Order: sequence, then C-alpha cells, then structure tokens
Amino acid sequence: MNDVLVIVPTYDEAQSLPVLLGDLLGAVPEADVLVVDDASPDGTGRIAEQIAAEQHRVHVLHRSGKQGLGAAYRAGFAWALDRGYGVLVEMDADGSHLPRDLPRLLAAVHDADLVIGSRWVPGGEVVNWPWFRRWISRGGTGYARWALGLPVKDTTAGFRAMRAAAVEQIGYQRVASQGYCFQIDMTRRFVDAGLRVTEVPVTFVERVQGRSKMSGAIVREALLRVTVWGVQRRLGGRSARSLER
Ligand SMILES: Nc1nc2c(ncn2[C@@H]2O[C@H](COP(=O)(O)OP(=O)(O)O)[C@@H](O)[C@H]2O)c(=O)[nH]1
Ligand SMILES: [Mg+2]
Repeated sequence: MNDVLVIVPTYDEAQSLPVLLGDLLGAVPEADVLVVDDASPDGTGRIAEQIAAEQHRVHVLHRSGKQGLGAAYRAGFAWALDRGYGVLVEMDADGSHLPRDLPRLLAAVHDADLVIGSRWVPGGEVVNWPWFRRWISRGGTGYARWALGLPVKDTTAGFRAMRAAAVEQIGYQRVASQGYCFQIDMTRRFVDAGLRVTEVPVTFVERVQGRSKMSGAIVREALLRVTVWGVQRRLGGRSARSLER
C-alpha cells in the first residue's frame, strides 16, 4: 500500500476514466487510486473493475445511485481513513485535472494540510472555457472569498491534496454540501481550524468527452449556503457557529 490515495468520483465517465487512470498511474508511481462510482448507467463502474483487476494500485467503491459529489468524497475519505492513508487527493475523472500537475501538489503537501490546485494564481490557467464559464467560476470564487474571508484565490477548485489527519480533524462527515459548495465548505473548515492552506498553479482543461454534471441547482446551492455562512460569520458568536454545523 502507498501513502497517497487519489480519490476519483465518477458518474458517466466511461470514455475519460481509462485515459485518466493510465496517465495517473504513470505520472505518480507512489499513489494508489480509488474510483468512487455512483452506479453510472454508462458502465463506468464495470470499466473501473476491469482496470482494478489488472492494476493492484486501483480500487473501486460502488455506490447505489447518483448521490452527488460531496457524498462520493465523504465515502472515499472514510474508506481511505479506515485503511490508514496519509495523504488524500481529490481529482476529477474527465481530464480537466492533469496528472502531470499532481507531483507539485504532493510536494507542497509536505508543508501544508491543504494544497489547492489553483486556476487563479499566477501560472494557473484554464483551457477551452467560454467566457461565461470563466465568469461564473471567477465570480463564484471571488464571492466566497469575500463573504467568508478565505485567503484563497480558487475556492471551488476540485483538484486538491490534503493530509488525512487534517481531513479527519475538520469533521469532513459534517460537510453536507454538494458540487462546488463542497469544495468551498472544505476550504473554510481548514481555514477556521487554523490549518495550513496553500495554492499551487495548475492548468485546467475543459472536458472533451462526456457531459458536465454542473447544474443550476449546484450553483444556487453554493450561492445560498455561502451567503448564509457569510451572514452568520458577520453576526459572530457561538450560537451562529453552532447553527451552521
Ligand atoms: N460519484 C459521483 N461522481 C460525480 C457526481 N457528480 C459529478 N461527479 C464526478 O465529479 C467530477 C467533476 O464533475 P463534472 O461534471 O466534470 O463537473 P464540472 O467540472 O464542474 O463540469 C467528474 O469526475 C464527475 O464524473 C456524482 O453525483 N457522483
Ligand atoms: Mg469537469
């Protein structure tokens, strides 16, 4: 067993997943991989099993149906902590996060508890996004940074390396949010706990295969929750803090 576990949530990523796993195993020899599949109708879970049968570093966690990104990560974290992994990585299956950037995240997590693969720090980049996707992402990340006082440029990034002990410490089981808000929620918990948070620049490439699962509901959830947390934060006090958990 390696010390690093890369957790890859999947829903209908049959075309993308084999490419990602091939690149990932080659780029990061010191990591194991856990695919968390929500019973994808396109057979992603079966494909993951076939790869796991040949690659002892690949594992698969099957869930009964689509329950969202946050739920998939919570299950993946629990699986990893049960087995004693020291470093947990979050990574999308669709090719947007490049395995060649991962060694820099892993190097940075020696001196940090959360390393964010950031699009919006110098050297970071987004490839193939139309202006409105850029606008939504920059607007969303900026709003969360302002409302929650987060010292981070890319609050919604889904490419991250974290120390497992810190993931346990922040109470990851209580992160109820899905989608982008899951990432914002994780970030604010690391910051509130006084843990070490840092960003390294990455190149984010929009997917070529399959479909995004981003929806209006996911954006609305993020807006609503961030606004509520922001107001509670300004009101301050322990009662507000206990309300939000
Ligand atoms: N297990 C699981 N994975 C999901 C779910 N929703 C999205 N994903 C995966 O999360 C990653 C990011 O999702 P994606 O649709 O690319 O979001 P986008 O990059 O914001 O457009 C991909 O690997 C998806 O397959 C879900 O409900 N369950
Ligand atoms: Mg994507």
